[in-house]
Amino acid sequence: MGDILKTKRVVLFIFLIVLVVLGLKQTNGVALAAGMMSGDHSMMNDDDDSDSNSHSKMMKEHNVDLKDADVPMQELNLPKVLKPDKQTKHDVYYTVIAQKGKTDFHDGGKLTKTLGYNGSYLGPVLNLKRGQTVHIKEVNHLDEKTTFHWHGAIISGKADGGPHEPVKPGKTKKISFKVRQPAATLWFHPHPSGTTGKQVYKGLAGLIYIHDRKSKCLSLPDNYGVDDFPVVVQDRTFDKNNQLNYKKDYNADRTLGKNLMVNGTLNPYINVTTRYVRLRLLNGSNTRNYNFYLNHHQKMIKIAGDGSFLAKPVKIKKLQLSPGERAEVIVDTHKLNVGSNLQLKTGGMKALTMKLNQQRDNLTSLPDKLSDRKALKVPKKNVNHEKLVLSGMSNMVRINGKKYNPDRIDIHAKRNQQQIWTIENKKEMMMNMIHPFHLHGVQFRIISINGKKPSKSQRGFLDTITLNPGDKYKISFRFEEKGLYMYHCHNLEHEENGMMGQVLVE
Ligand SMILES: [Cu+2]
Repeated sequence: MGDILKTKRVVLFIFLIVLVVLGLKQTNGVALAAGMMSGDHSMMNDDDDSDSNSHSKMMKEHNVDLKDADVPMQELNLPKVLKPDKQTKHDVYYTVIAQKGKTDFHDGGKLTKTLGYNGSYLGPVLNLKRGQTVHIKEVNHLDEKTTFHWHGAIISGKADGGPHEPVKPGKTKKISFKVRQPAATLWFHPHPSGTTGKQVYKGLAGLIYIHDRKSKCLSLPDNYGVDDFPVVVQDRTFDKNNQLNYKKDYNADRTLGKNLMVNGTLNPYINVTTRYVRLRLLNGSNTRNYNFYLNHHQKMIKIAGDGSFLAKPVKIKKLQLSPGERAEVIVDTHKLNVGSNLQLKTGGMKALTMKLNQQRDNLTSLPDKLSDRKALKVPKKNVNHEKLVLSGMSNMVRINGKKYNPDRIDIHAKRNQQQIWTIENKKEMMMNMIHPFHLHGVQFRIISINGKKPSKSQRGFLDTITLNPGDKYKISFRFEEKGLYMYHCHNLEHEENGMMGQVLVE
């Protein structure tokens, strides 16, 4: 009897040790630091994040693995702006081709086998106008199935490009949708069942700029590649042969790369020739969360989130971006010396160097107001409430205790019905991770974060939110189109491991 008890105790002890070790390993990527945002009180709207708003707490970077790239500074690659095949007054036609290619990341080193849209790595920028009907011919020149997902677009389930809309190798699919959303920076990427993580890692991702009548009139930098730059940030590891080895770099929780790249450029720089510079940031990484800031104690001026401008520009010191999220910031360089370098950094590593060549005034000032959007009023009648609980890690990830099942509809919703969803990242003893939650086909607004109003920099339209362990978000939106839509963790390996559900809108 005594022996059995002893054995039981030893087993329990070993079990506890294993749990503690696992927990310690885990905190590498997910621990929270209680750094706070602070701001001076100038004319500009300063971010009013308060202590208790967990979004304002900075996430500890997974910077243990990041290394400076072993190449001299290279001029930032600017994705081509895709030319329409045809354009009429109300319609525009594009062809987007997923293809294989070889890319020179190391300035004359061995070429890397990559994937890209209409090119060898990443994709072009699609310029869309609000009110226009867009027709896209999606062409798959890969040896495997893919899908074309229009992340952030208000679009029908059929055109959205989720895992139910595969395009087989050598095949073409045509989609159309009317642009019915405000000016924003969206993106597109593949979403096939089982290979999303790999295809994105190999290079499939592109940007979409939506323009509207108001965005045209706002006095903001909008000269592509001159004072308005796309900044797609990704982390990648190159093996000895300069290849991207997804299988080797794969981790069920953290597929991380050792080097930062912007637009596929290692150690990138841009020449700044104007006072104001606009950066359109996308976290296009599989897992890595970024906390961007500028050196020289410079602040950034946030003007837009995922799906719209903010009401007013907001000065920020730090910008947290998780996979799938976008933000537009303005950098005001007028107090910095010509000839100096301003760096966009994350976790002590530089992501982008801005060489300040001259400071020609491109604008007299920034607009005080960016949008007329009214404060969010949440109706109480005819509301459909849903609750989603995100939990677990690696193969244990779940939403409401379930793994993704393509044959199961998790939520039924009606078109144009007011939706209020509560999304919670459940705190568990040893399985706490950040989960970037993304909902397809809509743009939503945050009602509350842990019972508190969102900060000014979080009050626009969004399609992806970052949930730290224990966070509870309430969001408000309507589905404007019909179809089957996905919601999932945008840590792409969590998504592949089943942290995804489906909502059918009828
Ligand atoms: Cu996740």
